Amino acid sequence: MSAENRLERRTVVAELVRDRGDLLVVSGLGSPTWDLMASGDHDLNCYLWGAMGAAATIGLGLALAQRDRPVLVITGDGEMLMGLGALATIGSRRPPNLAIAVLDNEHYGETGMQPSHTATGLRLDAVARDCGIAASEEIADLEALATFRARLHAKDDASFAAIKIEADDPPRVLAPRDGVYVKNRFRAALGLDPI
Ligand SMILES: Cc1ncc(C[n+]2csc(CCOP(=O)(O)OP(=O)(O)O)c2C)c(N)n1
Repeated sequence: MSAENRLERRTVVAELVRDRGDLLVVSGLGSPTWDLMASGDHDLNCYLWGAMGAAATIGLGLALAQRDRPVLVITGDGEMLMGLGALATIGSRRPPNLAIAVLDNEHYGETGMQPSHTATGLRLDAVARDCGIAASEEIADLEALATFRARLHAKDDASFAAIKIEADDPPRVLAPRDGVYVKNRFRAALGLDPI
């Protein structure tokens, strides 16, 4: 795919969380967390500032614990590549309310734009499908993105999307950094006591 045709990351994330209803969102460290914050802070956003490789597993746990709510993980290709084993477990459990959206810019953006494995042909949507996530696709246009968003709210099956985006670096919009605060705000919004 040519680089000129790629989607813009902030547009993608704003579309994914538009009219979000009871959606729970986990964002992977770095750029995806800045993107989510740029689309508007929310009590049901779980921002990660670290734990590289763990975003999808946190989403899996949430989806299994909160089965009536849609759960969306928004993360980077580098972050997903560090925790590929999560896809095997998600594929075997297949929680119908879980969707994984990888913002695939084919680079490790935050650390200086080193090319990632997807730059040399690795297809994360194929990996996810082979792991058992049948509803897995590569997305390169807003129409397909809207369909993915609708599917996640329908909660019919676990889904995965590798969303091909530009390798740009928009200004950082920093999310709350206190993990205990973010966790307990999230829990309170679910009617759960702080821990
Ligand atoms: C265990 C660990 N290794 C490396 C890092 C450094 N690090 C932070 S963000 C990042 C790159 C993330 O790339 P990607 O997920 O593709 O996001 P992008 O910024 O490209 O959208 C790296 C390598 C880290 N924080 N933790």
